[in-house]
Amino acid sequence: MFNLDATLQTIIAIARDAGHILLHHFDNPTITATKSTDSDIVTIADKEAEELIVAALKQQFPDHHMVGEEGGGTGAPAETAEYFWFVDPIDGTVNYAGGMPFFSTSIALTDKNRQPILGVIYDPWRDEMFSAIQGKGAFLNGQSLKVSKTASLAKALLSSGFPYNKHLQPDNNLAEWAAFLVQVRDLRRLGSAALDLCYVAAARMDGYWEQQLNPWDVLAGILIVREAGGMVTDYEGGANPQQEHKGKYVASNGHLHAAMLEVIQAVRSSRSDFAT
Ligand code: 2AM
Ligand code: CA
Repeated sequence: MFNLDATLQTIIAIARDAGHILLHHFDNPTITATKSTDSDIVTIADKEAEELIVAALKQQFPDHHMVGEEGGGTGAPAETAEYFWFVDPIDGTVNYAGGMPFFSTSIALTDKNRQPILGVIYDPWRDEMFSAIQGKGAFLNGQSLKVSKTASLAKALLSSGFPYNKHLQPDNNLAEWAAFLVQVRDLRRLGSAALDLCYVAAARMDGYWEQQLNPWDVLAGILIVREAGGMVTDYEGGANPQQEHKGKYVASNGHLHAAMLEVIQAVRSSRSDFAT
């Protein structure tokens, strides 16, 4: 195994460089394409930042496979590589393209079974660098992170998000949102899954759920939440939601996890028009 502490410093430097690109284009964020729907957009900064990150990773880790949100797979072949990097150059692209200063760059190292080993999420606007190495805790700008102690939904601040194809299917998280809204202190829709997870780790929020997320949205954040003492599962409580291409995720401080699963499962079992 290579030196993870040294690797973390390398990835932090790469994430900072990507952050400079995002801030450079922030005042003039040209949308270059839409993907699955009109909500699913790509900007020049997405492309430039991913190219910078993937080029740096390929140079440092030629034996690893890299998966980027905008570019597919590259580096060593996925069939033979022992280690994988999942790169999201801008998580929160809709915020970014609208001039909302809430987005992040997410970079995760996993083994070949998609178990996260190292994760970095950088919010360049606030200069907040979230990081974790498996078994070594989670940090924000070098300070140790610990999840909140909130133990009841009535006192909880939760966040969530809605899939890009929300206009096209009833299983779009509106029913879950409505069920939570009347049971919690409040809900937030912040727009960056990676930062939602970091905010659970940092005790700024108590929990988060969302469906139809790709591995690059969440792999770094899963590790950061778990290393801060929190829990991340699928909607049934299973520990490996990242195995799905469009996974369903519940993250919490641990104390709220069973209650969150119960709300979600009650909604979903009442809806025969939802996919499983
Ligand atoms: P993005 O900004 O990188 O596209 C918003 O709810 C969060 O969910 C963002 O992190 C966004 O990632 C992600 N997201 C929303 N809909 C998605 C979808 N259908 N597939 C993948 N990610 C999605
Ligand atoms: Ca993303």
